[in-house]
Amino acid sequence: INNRTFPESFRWGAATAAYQIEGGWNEDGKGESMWDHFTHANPNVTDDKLNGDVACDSYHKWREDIQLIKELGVSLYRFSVSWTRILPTGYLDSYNQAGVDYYVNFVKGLLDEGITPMVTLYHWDLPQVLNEQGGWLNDSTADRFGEYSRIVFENLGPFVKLWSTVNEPKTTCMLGYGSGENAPGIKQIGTAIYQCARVQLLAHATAYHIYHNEFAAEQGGQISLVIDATFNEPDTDSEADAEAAERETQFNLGWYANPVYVGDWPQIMIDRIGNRSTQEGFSESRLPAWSAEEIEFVKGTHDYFGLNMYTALRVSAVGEAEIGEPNYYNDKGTAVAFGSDWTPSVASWLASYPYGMRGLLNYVWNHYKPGEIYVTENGWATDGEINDQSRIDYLQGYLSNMLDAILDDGVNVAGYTTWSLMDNFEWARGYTQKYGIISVDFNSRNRTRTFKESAKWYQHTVRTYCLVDEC
Ligand code: GCO
Repeated sequence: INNRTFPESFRWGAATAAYQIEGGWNEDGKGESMWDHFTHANPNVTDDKLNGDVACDSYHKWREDIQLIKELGVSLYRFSVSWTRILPTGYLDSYNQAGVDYYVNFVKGLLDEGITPMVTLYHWDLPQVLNEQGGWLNDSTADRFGEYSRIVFENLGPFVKLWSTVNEPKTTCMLGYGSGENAPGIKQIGTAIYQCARVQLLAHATAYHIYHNEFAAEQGGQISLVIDATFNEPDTDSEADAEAAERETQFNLGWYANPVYVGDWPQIMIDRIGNRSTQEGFSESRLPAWSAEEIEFVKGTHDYFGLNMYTALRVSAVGEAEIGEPNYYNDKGTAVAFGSDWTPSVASWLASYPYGMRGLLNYVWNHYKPGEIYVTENGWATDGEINDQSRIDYLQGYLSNMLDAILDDGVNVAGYTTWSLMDNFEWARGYTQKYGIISVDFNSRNRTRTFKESAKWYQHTVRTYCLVDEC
């Protein structure tokens, strides 16, 4: 572990998302989101049959949360605005002043304590009315997102200088419209996912342009997309595995980063999905082609790179699959696994491989040349124990590799918001897996918060800019 220190300008933070912490699901005029609907319609969609109706009760306990953030000592708090508090139906005529006031008070409360707000406009809680009209498969959702974003810029923009548009479009599309594990529960792994990606990117770009055309000159903030990615290593030193690892990266990270930072989908996706679609008898590629205007509209819509990074994968090539049901995994042609010596977590998709942080930061820096990166999520799943040494080990290892990337490789990482400030509703896992550095007692009516050992460790880190006790 590194005993060097982070640059003085580095910004330390923690992250949450509205549906995962707020509760108050129908209070003060809030409309139904697709996650409200999804969990209410069928409790079996979560492992423990629970939902986010109350969650951490942050809707009511926001003053207490601000005090916790202050006690932690971080200068940055990343949270999301709930679309259906602002526009309960997703349409402008449903405007809800109480929802706007709630967030204005909240950001003022943060600023009063010297904490910088970093606001996510969309963290998965689409208005259910829009979902019923096709949601992320309907191009007009991008326009609705633009209208909603404009209201948020108008009201919070005087106080907020760091924005992200859409959080983790890949996971929204893969789990919401592919496997069906997340809201809205559509299972269509070879077609809907690609349309979802298109609409999420259009929504992102629409909000980006509104901000830059109407607000940025006066408000002077930054806005970008937040992309989740893994670091992908070839499983063997064969040429085929090297190509597979790069293909894996293009089909995950490149799927979203290429349109924004380079222009258009990655060529390998255009080629492979196009070929298979033809053989499957489709008249057009299942990957919707962008028009030249759309390519220009999406390209360059970034002020920094928002990166969510948790885990790595070892990738091997698989031979061309038979033509049958359209399928993303056949389009991609790779198999993935964890390294045998990596530490597993209680979440099946997450293992600790600290070098992956350095590797991925370098990849993003060199391929997309973003100028500045914020690591907007990174964290570890446990059963919720207060003495969470495994989380300390994880954070220390990943941050140490981040520091190598900054000091030795010249990657400009401006800040880090760890996932998560506190235990919360973990989507389809319900409350069975915990990512917080602060514990929340979901059995107590007042959702008592307690610092875990990792929060105390992080407190020391954000105070000293250093990862070891000796500092
Ligand atoms: C995201 C993430 C978070 C999860 C975290 C742990 O979309 O930003 O999915 O909401 O809670 O990644 O799985």
